[in-house]
Amino acid sequence: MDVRAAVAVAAGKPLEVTTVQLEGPRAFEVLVEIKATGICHTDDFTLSGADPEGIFPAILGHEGAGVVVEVGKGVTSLKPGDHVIPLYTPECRECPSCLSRKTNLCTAIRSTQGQGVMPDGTSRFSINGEKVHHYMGCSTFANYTVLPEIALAKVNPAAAFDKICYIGCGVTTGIGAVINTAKVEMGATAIVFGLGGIGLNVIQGLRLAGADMIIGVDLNNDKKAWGERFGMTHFVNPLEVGEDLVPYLVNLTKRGADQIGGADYTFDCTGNTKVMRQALEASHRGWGKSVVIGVAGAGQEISTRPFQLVTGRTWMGTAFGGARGRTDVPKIVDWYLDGKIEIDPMITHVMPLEDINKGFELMHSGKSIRSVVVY
Ligand code: NAD
Ligand code: 022
Ligand code: ZN
Repeated sequence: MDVRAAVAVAAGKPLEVTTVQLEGPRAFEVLVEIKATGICHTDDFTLSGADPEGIFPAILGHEGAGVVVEVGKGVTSLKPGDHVIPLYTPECRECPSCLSRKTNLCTAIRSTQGQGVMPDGTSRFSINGEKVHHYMGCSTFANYTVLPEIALAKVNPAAAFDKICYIGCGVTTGIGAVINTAKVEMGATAIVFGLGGIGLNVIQGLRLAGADMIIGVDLNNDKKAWGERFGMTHFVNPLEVGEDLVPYLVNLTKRGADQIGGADYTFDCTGNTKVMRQALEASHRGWGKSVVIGVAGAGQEISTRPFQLVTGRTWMGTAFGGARGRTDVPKIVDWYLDGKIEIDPMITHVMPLEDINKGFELMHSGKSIRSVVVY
């Protein structure tokens, strides 16, 4: 069938909106009509050419929501008409990782997903017979796409596609990092570095978990009002601190009889390796946990003095907020419908597919929290 897609033709070039051919679903695959998709940093990282694993031509996009149109042989968990969110971290419930209960990093289709093809090694997308690659197993920058059954979460059909698409990456990553990865408890103190589309969701996750002190750190003063909107209690701009940031934050988090200071939990939502170090060192001696969420550029390294770890801090990381997609994503959609979490105000821009490159420009300029394409 013919579908409308934004094709990444080559590194560094704008996406080209054009007609692409899509084959129907094979065994254990599902054809989905994508109704909305968010634009996220990883799409830009790959399109820019900075991603050494980027493959072209490809149909990018990994933050979508849509409706099942057709299921291939052997598919049992989904039927036409079901509302779904694609999962760049699938959940097969059978591989050693899924069975371990210790990680959400399912390995069932990992290698083919990284190669931009379906689990059988072929692509469903083409232009005039020339192969076009899938991306992160999702390819949501097309109005129809094919995914493996294990990479789709079935969600409540009452939820609007142009809002819940954001649950496909940013919302789940931020809230999941708090609940699944850090396991924040009531009354905790926390510092969030970087108040963008991920950091704001960490903040609302902290509010949900009952954290007492939620400090937001950003170079951009416009983010103060944004953070406060979702539960931030203190704002720090490192450019205005007038001393080293880490001792300033450690001092700010001294409470009661505790004169050591440092936050119980800290989160890097910038992808900057220097910030990752600051986040670790601003966590509390003896028990502080620091979660790396930001994805740094290829080849980058993090460093600190081993003393920071020997004295009881834990450095950890998270992919997709540690969420098991088919199990956890439907719950987050229900939280949204129940008003437990907010999404609408973070979607600052909506555009048709024809204007998708404008969404990338808005992300570069820092003017958007999230841009969403509606088909
Ligand atoms: P964003 O651009 O919307 O937000 C980043 C924020 O960090 C901005 O507000 C910026 O002003 C601020 N910032 C930049 N440098 C800073 C510094 N030195 N100190 C303090 N603040 C600083 O980006 P986003 O959409 O929120 O994504 C954040 C990161 O999370 C990206 O690296 C993205 O790739 C990553 N991410 C990771 C996962 C995962 O599963 N681990 C999932 C989604 C996104
Ligand atoms: C999503 N991300 C950043 C912005 N939006 C993002 C990028 C990468 C990962 C998670 C979120 C990630 C962390 C760890 C891995 N990935 C490796 C997982 C594994 O090896 O099992 C990751 C993922 C998918 C892909 C590449 C890297 C891909 O499909 N190409 C989850
Ligand atoms: Zn993303």
